[in-house]
Amino acid sequence: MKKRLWTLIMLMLMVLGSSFFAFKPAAAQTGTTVYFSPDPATVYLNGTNSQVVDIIIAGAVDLNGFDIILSYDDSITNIQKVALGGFFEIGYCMVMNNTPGNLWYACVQTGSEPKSGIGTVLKLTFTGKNPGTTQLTLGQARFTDKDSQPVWPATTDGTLNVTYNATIKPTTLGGSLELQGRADRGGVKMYLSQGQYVLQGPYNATTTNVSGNNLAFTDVAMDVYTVSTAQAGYLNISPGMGRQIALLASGNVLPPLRLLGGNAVWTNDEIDINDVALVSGEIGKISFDPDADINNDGKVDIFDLALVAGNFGMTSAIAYAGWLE
Ligand SMILES: [Ca+2]
Ligand SMILES: [Ca+2]
Repeated sequence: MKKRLWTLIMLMLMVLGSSFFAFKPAAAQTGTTVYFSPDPATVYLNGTNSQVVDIIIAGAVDLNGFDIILSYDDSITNIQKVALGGFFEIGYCMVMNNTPGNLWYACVQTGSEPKSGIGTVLKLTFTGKNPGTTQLTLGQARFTDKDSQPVWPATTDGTLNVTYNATIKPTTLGGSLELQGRADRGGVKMYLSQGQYVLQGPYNATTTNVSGNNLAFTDVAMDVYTVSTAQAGYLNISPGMGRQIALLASGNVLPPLRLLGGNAVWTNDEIDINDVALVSGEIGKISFDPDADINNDGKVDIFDLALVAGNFGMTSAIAYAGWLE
């Protein structure tokens, strides 16, 4: 019992960064090493976005506990989960800190046989945030042996790559899109931005005049896209609205969308007095601004103005609230 208490006290001192050890050089264990496996490790943003990396100790001789500090670039990755490896039979952890960019774990066996040889100390599950490479830096890898003496193995820092899988699997996206005030459902374009992770695209597709799903993107990369429309005379989904869809291997369908008409000056996402002015100014003209012919029937008349008046004051943000949000 006494020995166990002593071990805990010694570990506490180690954790507190005590200078007690300063006069006592490491009981060097020749050939004891600490390293990462796999190294380098890779996280695929467009895959599972997850990779387990083990902290391994090899050539250990009669060890009872560890005090490890690890740092990495938290703009690239994060440690989603920390689990104890199987090397030690850990009874107690004095420190379990997992904050973005830093990990600090200090744990000790209580009443178990000291451990020798090779094994996993910690299992870290990394998840990707942005493409890039970060070093996994062992700022500290101290261990305690059976006599409660500190041991500093030789350490090797690791490397973690966050990237996308180059073997891009193509997928499809369907949808139903129509325009208020028009019976013909064809000829409306929808756009997908360049993919967020695999950087394929941008893509566009045009609706056909069939009932049900009338829009089909084929052969697009599995990724996250910003969806938009650019239809003259209508309130559009603009790229700035940030409406995104993540495409899976199959079964991707957009929520049905019906664009509201009357946005004659359609460079903004609002139906206001300028739209009324444009349409009313073109009514009855033989030669007119095509943007005023909201319903695209070849003339500007009361039906076009009715669409403007009916949606007066409407904005895209209001009209499409909840669509892909
Ligand atoms: Ca407008
Ligand atoms: Ca018209």
